[in-house]
Amino acid sequence: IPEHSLDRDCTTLSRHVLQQFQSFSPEAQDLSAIMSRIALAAKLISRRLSRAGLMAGVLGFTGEVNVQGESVKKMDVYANEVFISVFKQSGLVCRLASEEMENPYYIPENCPIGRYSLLYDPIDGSSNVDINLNIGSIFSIRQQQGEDLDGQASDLLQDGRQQIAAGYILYGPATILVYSLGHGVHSFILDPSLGEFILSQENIKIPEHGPVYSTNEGNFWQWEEPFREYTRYVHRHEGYTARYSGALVGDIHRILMQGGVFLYPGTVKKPEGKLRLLYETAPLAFLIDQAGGRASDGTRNLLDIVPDKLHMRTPLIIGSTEDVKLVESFIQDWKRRG
Ligand code: P6P
Repeated sequence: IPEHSLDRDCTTLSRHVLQQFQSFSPEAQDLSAIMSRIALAAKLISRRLSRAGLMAGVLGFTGEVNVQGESVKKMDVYANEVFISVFKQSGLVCRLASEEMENPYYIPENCPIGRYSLLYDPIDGSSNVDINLNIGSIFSIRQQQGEDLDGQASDLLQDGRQQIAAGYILYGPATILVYSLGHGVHSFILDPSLGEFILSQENIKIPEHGPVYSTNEGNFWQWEEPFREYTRYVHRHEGYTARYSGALVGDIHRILMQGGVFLYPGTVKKPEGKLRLLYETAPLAFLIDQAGGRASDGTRNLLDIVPDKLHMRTPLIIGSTEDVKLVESFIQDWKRRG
C-alpha cells in the first residue's frame, strides 16, 4: 500500500492541527483539543440528523422564537446543547456565544475555565432539516482578550482578523468539516465506520473566477439598484449559472470548491442584511480569505468590520476575488452616479 494512502487514512483532525503548528506548544495542544471537541459535536449532530425522521422530537418547531425573531427548530436547540455539553468540562473555553442564545453561556465556576471563546451557529439552514437537504454548523475560535467586565462579552466585539480558527461542518451526503487556523484551508470527511474525520484535502484554493452566482433572486425587488444591475449582467452574459440551496454552508462550500460568488445583500428595509457577523459571515470570510478569495459587505473587507453588538448582521458578498470585485464595481459605480 503506497505510504501516502496509509498516511491519509491516519491523518485525523487532531493530528493535523498539531502538524500545522509543528510543535507541541500549549497553544497547539489547546487548539488540537478544541478541534477534537468540535469534531465530537459534529458527530453527535450528524448521527441525530441521520435519524431525524425516525425519532420523536427532532423534526419540526419548538414553538419558541429565538433572539433573531426566528421560530426555533428542535434541531437548533439540540445542536446548541451539544456544543455546550462537549465544551463544558473541557477546560478549554470560558464562554460560548451562539445564534440561539441572547447572551453567551459562561462556563460555570465549578468547571475548569479555559482562555478561548467559541462563537457558533449550531445549525444553519435548519429549515432544510425537515426536507432532508443539506445544513451546516459554523464556528469561530477567539482568544479571551481584555476583561469581560459587564458579562456581556464586549471583549468579543473585535474584527474578524482576531479569529484564531474558523470553519464549518456540512451535513450532506457526507459530513465534511472544513477549517483553518490561519495556515490554509483543509477539509476532512467523517468516516462513520471509524467515527473519525479523515483528511481529504489540504490547502484548498478557491478558483479566481467561477460560473456560479448564488443568491435568493426572490428578494430582487427589495435590493438596492447595484445588486439588480449585477443580476441583469449575469442574466445577459454567457457562462454564469445560478445555484442556491437556502442553506449558507452548502452554498459557500460549492463556491469554495467551484468558484463564483455568494450574495446576501441588504434590502431597503434591512440594509444590514440577514446573516450575522460574529458566527456566520466573519468565520466564512476568514476561511475564504485563507483560500485566496474575498469577502465584503459591499464596501468594506468583511474581516475589518468591528461589531457593535453580539448579534450584529452584515450584508455578505463572498467568493472568488474576481467575482466579488465585479459586484463591488457595480456598487462603486452606483455610488459615483449618486
Ligand atoms: P433566505 C437560513 O435561514 C439562513 O440563515 C442561511 O443559511 C441562508 O443562506 C439564508 O438564511 C437563506 O435566507 O432569505 O434566502 O431564505
